[in-house]
Amino acid sequence: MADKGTYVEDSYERDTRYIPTRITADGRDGFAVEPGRYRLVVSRACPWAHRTILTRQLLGLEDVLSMGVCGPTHDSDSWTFDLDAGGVDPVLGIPRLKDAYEARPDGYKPGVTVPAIVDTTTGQVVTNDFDQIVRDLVTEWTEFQRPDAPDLWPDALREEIEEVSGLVYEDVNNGVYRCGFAGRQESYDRAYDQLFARLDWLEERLSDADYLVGDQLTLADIRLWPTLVRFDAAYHGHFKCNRNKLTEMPALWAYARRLWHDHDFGSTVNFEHIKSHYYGVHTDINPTGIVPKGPDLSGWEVR
Ligand SMILES: N[C@@H](CCC(=O)N[C@@H](CS)C(=O)NCC(=O)O)C(=O)O
Repeated sequence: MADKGTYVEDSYERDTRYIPTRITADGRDGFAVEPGRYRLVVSRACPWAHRTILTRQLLGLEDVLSMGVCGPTHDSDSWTFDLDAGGVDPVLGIPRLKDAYEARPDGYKPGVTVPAIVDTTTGQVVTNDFDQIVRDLVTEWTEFQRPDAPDLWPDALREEIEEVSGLVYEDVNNGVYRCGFAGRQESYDRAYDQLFARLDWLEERLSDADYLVGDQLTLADIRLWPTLVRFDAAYHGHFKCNRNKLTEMPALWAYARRLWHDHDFGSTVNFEHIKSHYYGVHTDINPTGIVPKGPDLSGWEVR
């Protein structure tokens, strides 16, 4: 399995041990927010990285926090900069993200994952905690955000954002992985039921609302959307999440397309990377590595 997790009684359990250091305005962990100092490393295939890509773009942080993009497929040494000239990241000067993890003095063991933010002055990964990265981009990088940046984590909505995001994380973001990587029928059945019960709940919630919490875009939407955009392209087939497609849930489908168009989420999506990563890298569940031609994803372009 290429994702960071283990099996407990044949049920997939995500490894959530992250590097604890943070990049903050006051630099309390030794890493102060500073334009041009850090590089966000992502893959356009990865939903966890996608949340940091969306947040960086919405807040207009592109010029102060550069981004390195790994190729969608890799071997057991994990993510490489094979899309770049000479197979080397032009800023970090390394061929593999692993090199920046291994540069850390503490010999961090849990595995090489994206997203990761690398300190260009030392070449070391500072953080790989997607949720903390997203929150810190919102709260610690304020000085460098574009003047009309949206408030993605408003005080008045935080409690509800936490609650909804927690349910979405457990049942949907991670739920699709628990379906796909289940090692036993009962584990799969349980994850599948939990996933679709939550999608039904979300469908209901969005039937008379434009956003998940309040009437504005928030971190709750950023939590959900990267899973939705991968649903028909990857999870429906590869992870056997096939009660129905996203396109068959009218409110969720309309919501997902609204964010694609109205908030320019679409510009961050690469379906080729998504499909080739999931079907090509998880050889334990797709041993031939064959990437399906379908489904037709052109509906995303329709407003
Ligand atoms: N494990 C992290 C998310 C990061 C993650 O699992 N990323 C995957 C890609 S979606 C990864 O980098 N896997 C390692 C690999 O593919 O080698 C979490 O649970 O929050």
